[in-house]
Amino acid sequence: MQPLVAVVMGSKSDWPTMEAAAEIMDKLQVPYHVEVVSAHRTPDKLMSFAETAADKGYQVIIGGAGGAAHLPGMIASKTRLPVLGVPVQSKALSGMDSLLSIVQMPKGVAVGTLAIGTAGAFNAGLLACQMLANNDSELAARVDVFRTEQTQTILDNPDPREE
Ligand code: RP5
Repeated sequence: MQPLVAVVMGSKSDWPTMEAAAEIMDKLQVPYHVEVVSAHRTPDKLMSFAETAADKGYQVIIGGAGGAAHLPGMIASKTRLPVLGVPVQSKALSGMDSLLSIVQMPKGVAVGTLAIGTAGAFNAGLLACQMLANNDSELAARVDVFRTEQTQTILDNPDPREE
């Protein structure tokens, strides 16, 4: 099936975080592509990826990186596809470096920045699904079910002492 979302990350070490994006896209049955593309270690590959992403049929790009996290911004500079940036939690600065690197884009080149870490990766995947759902009524229905079940699970378990 044609992948609609590309999930790229700066290093294999980012995968334990970024797999949360894959988890929700699996659940909502959105086909995606996953690949390591580094802004600093494979810069030519990054440019080529960004320049060809739209022609490959992707509709959304999710970019995760840690530290000097230039990956999402550099991809956004070379494609008109919407780019969602996930700041991976770094060891040295707990992801504040990643967050500020990704969120502080100059006016005119947009990256939608999510939260640091796994929650941000999951929400990037969810947001990609919600964007695609605008033109896919079956996907929209699956997103609605996910949201309803999430709400119901919390309503059904109001006692914080119970599992
Ligand atoms: C970034 O450097 C990656 O996105 C990763 O979060 C960080 C550390 O990479 P490794 O040294 O673990 O490969 O480019």
